[in-house]
Amino acid sequence: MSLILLRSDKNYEQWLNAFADFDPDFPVFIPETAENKGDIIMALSWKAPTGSYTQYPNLKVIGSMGAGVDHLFEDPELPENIQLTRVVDEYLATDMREFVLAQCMSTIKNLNTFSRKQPHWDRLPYRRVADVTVGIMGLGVLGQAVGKLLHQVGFKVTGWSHSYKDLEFVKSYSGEKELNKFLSSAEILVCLLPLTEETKGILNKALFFELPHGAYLINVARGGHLHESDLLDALHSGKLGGASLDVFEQEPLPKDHPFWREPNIFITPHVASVSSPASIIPQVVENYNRLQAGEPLLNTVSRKRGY
Ligand code: NDP
Ligand code: OXD
Repeated sequence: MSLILLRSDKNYEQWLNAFADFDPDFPVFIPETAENKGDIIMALSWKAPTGSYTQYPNLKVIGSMGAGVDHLFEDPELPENIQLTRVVDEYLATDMREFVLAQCMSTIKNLNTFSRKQPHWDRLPYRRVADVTVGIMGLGVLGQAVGKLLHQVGFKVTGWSHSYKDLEFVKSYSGEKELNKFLSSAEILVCLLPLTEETKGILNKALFFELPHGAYLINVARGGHLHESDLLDALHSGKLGGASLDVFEQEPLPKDHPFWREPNIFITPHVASVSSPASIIPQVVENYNRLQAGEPLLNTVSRKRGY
């Protein structure tokens, strides 16, 4: 029995090294070294080439190498009867909350704008954390981690999710019916939703219309959430004051993409929070052992919900 790593970019070395450091005897392969495909019972994958999973007749579990699982559902040949898991990791959460805090501070203190305007000596009005409401779309593992830190720092924090959350650090809104109420106070809107059929394109003109005038968007979820031309229109009309974008429909963002030329869009290359193999491998191995023992797995994904 063994585990296979699957990635389109074939960036396997750091994963193989981390498995070897964790347990030199752990049976891990990559497509080029997996001679007996029938032995593979689990895959650990990040954007695997389409059709990869069907190559392994005894595959029982596919684990995402990250928190997001949208890449798994993109494969039209994803086998029906296979259990899906994802990463829930302390470092992924702390890195994300620090990144979003940095973006929030940067926008209310105009730091990105000052560096873009160098060498001009122009003062700009700034805001204090206590006067700013940050609305977080998606109050899951990462959304809650972000919300808690922003609350500790002094921001007013609201959040929106499928189900109501009883949390002391965030005012919770839930479901379609409460979306507009949630949006009406979000001066900074953070997207931390999973990309699903329901959330695709959710950051669009109609949603921007409901935000306070001049609101700021932080998208650290997926490029597929954002309607790109609606964002450009909202920035040009002043409806939105700016946006920090870490994720894009096409990554790397093509050199000729209009976002690069937009003065109030601040781009980072999908680095808000990056999975560390050393940190993630223990939970993968735990799931591999549970699979063999017939025990319930950790961090499972609902196919029905898509996350
Ligand atoms: P979780 O699954 O823990 O949380 C998802 C949240 O979104 C839940 O609160 C869920 O509601 C809510 N949600 C899902 N669908 C809807 C909907 N249709 N309407 C309202 N709320 C909805 O995910 P994580 O917090 O772990 O991760 C979120 C995303 O962050 C990932 O899917 C990934 O795309 C992205 N990510 C980006 C990274 C980066 O570097 N830029 C790094 C890591 C992740 P409920 O709680 O009610 O189920
Ligand atoms: C993830 C990511 O989903 O890095 O973990 O985007």
